Amino acid sequence: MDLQELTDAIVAGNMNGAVTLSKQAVESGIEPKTIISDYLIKGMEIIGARFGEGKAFVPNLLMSARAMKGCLDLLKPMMQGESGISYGKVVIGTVKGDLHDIGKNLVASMFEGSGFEVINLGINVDADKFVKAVIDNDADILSLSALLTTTMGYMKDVIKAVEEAGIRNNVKIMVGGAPLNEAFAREIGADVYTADANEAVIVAKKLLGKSS
Ligand code: B12
Repeated sequence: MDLQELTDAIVAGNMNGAVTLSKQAVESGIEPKTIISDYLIKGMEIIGARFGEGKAFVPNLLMSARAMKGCLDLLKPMMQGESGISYGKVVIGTVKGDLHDIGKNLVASMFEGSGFEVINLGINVDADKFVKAVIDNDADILSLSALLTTTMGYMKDVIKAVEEAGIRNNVKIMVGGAPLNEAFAREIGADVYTADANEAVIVAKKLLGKSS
């Protein structure tokens, strides 16, 4: 089958079409992980790029994200315990005051599709909730997302709370979101900043010493 059609369905925000094509891809023997990383995420990258060029708009992004979620709901249960290997546990959320979750969910999906266990705390997450989730799940990585210049500063509060809880040495902290950069990440004491979801996974594996 031509999986380019699946990428196209994500770009078009066609949830029913994308889910049907994902089912067909699984039936034809393609690994769910490959479907996610090679076709679904590619679709989100295309719509994200079009958005950046002013050729797509917020409703397009939301429809594509919904189509992606529909496919992930189908594929994720098939991946559980797939190989019995987990690269590590990732707690992820969008920080307090911030409701943007499209990029954060892409990062979460990419982690899941690449073999990490993900605890996704959603949006508007306060420092205590992040700290509790890291402790309760014995997480390896804490990932913080912010899309607003008014909320990115809260990441520092989260890192401070992690330090105060005495667990800073147990967890690597990754930050991301459009208004951030490397210098900001360093300034607030995060371990790493990456600009996109693909790089996040590559760097996470390196951070945990799980890749060459
Ligand atoms: C969609 C959108 C919304 C949607 C959000 C829907 C949703 N479910 O997320 C809605 C309409 C709700 C919204 C609301 C608002 N928004 Co808005 N929104 C956007 C918009 C258009 C796109 C964001 C997006 O989804 N991008 C696509 C994704 C794929 O990209 P991304 O999020 O950057 O994620 C990638 C990377 O950053 C990275 N990444 C992201 N998180 C993480 C985390 C980690 C750990 C890592 C490693 C990487 C990483 O990986 C992702 C994938 O590669 C941006 C404009 C823009 N150019 O960004 C404005 C924007 C972010 N919004 C803005 C504003 C002002 C608002 C509002 C305040 C508007 C208002 N007056 O009500 C509210 C705030 C609500 C709130 N409290 O959060 C401003 C922010 C300005 C600023 N300087 O802070 C922007 C920049 C628009 C603008 N040009 O003015 N918004």
